[in-house]
Amino acid sequence: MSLPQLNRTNHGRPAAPIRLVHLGLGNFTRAHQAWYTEHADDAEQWGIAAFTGRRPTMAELLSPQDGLYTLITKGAAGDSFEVISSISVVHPAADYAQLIGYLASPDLAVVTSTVTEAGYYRAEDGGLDLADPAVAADLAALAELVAGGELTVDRIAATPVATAPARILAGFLARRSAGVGALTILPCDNIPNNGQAFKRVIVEAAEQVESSLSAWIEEQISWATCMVDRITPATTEEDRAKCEAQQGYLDAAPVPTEPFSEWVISGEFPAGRPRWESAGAQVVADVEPYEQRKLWMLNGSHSLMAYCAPILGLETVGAAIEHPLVRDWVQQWWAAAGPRLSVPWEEYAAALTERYQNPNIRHLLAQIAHDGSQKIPVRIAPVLIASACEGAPAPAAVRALAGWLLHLRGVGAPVVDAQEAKVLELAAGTLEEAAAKVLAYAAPELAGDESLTASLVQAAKELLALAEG
Ligand code: CS2
Repeated sequence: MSLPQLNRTNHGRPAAPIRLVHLGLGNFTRAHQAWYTEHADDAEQWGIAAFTGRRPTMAELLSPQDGLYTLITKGAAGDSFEVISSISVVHPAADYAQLIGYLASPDLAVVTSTVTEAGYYRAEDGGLDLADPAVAADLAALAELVAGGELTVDRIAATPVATAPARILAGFLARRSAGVGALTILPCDNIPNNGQAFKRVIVEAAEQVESSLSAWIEEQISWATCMVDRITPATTEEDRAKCEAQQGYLDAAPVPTEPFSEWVISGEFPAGRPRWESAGAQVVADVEPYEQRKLWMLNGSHSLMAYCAPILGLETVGAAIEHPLVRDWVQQWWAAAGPRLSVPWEEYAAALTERYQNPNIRHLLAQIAHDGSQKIPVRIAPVLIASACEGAPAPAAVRALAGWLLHLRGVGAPVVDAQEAKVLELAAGTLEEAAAKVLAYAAPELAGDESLTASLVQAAKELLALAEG
């Protein structure tokens, strides 16, 4: 007998009214923001309309399930299963008119996003990368729309744009046309001060499109910032099979995750928000100390392992942290980064070791290695720069950068990067040339530092010797 499919007829809660929009639906959001929304004590008032990134797969998998999915929390002692109902509807990115419709609605209170670091389309100075062809095409389309006559929600909805900053901006145009205001944008990417980072690219896009729009944004839009944390690997066939065996239904897209979860938020929510704090989120005045600790300690050590551990033939975080040499590298990294934080870090590091050791989480280093061009500058470079400015560049930071350099030269996991052509060019030439270019990219302040370049070459040679040994 075939098993029934997971859907709202027999499982979960009724879909809540849509008051939240999410851009960039992936496993992380389903394990994190959607989980907090599910557990808020006013959850029945807050439904999420989630949009996929470029690939529509998640909408194809979740729509037949009415947006429901199983969260499989994998503790060291075993798994627990929970049906999450907070995503009321899932749209492919191509459902542009729907997106514009939600943004023009007075019911909408918050837009969250996980568009990855690359999705901000930032130039090296943090401003919008106007030279990017996708950005340029979107801004030209929006400028033409504005110049072409009265801006109605229907006209805006009929001119789709692709990049996240432009999609949100088009939503603002629609909101303004509809005479609706107050809205909070709450980005959830691993970027320092993500709210202000997103604001900057969107406001710069607005300036290119219509001169009065920035003033409207300033009055109506709030930008919240947050630190998000929950280790969430990709779904495997085994996860699907577990749902069948343990839950007795078919779930095409369960999400495996760890028990630990943290969400620290700051900002204004003039149109309201779910009571996420009732589900354990922390609402604080200043996110920065938490964010920096998480980015350096967790994400920094992740990137260090992702580039250096595959050289030893290791494939997962769990295997890497059990390897004495890698564990040493990670601890050296923590000892270099931790004392530069303004908050305690030793206990945090000890807890991270346990999280990495979770035997039921199989987190692939190759997945973490993606998009180093966006990650290295915020996870590793700040510690390298600070230590180099004091005259003693932290060897652990140099090693991490050397690992990335080798990764780009074909050692370890395959290169998957939003800036692929650019980063492959950085790594071309002799090892010495590549080291100089990679250093200048990751830490422009240190470009041309010959002694540091030599240390980077030396660290790369030491890693290569391990690969050959
Ligand atoms: C990881 C993060 O893939 C990566 O780059 O470092 O996804 C990490 O697992 C999360 O930030 C944990 O909260």
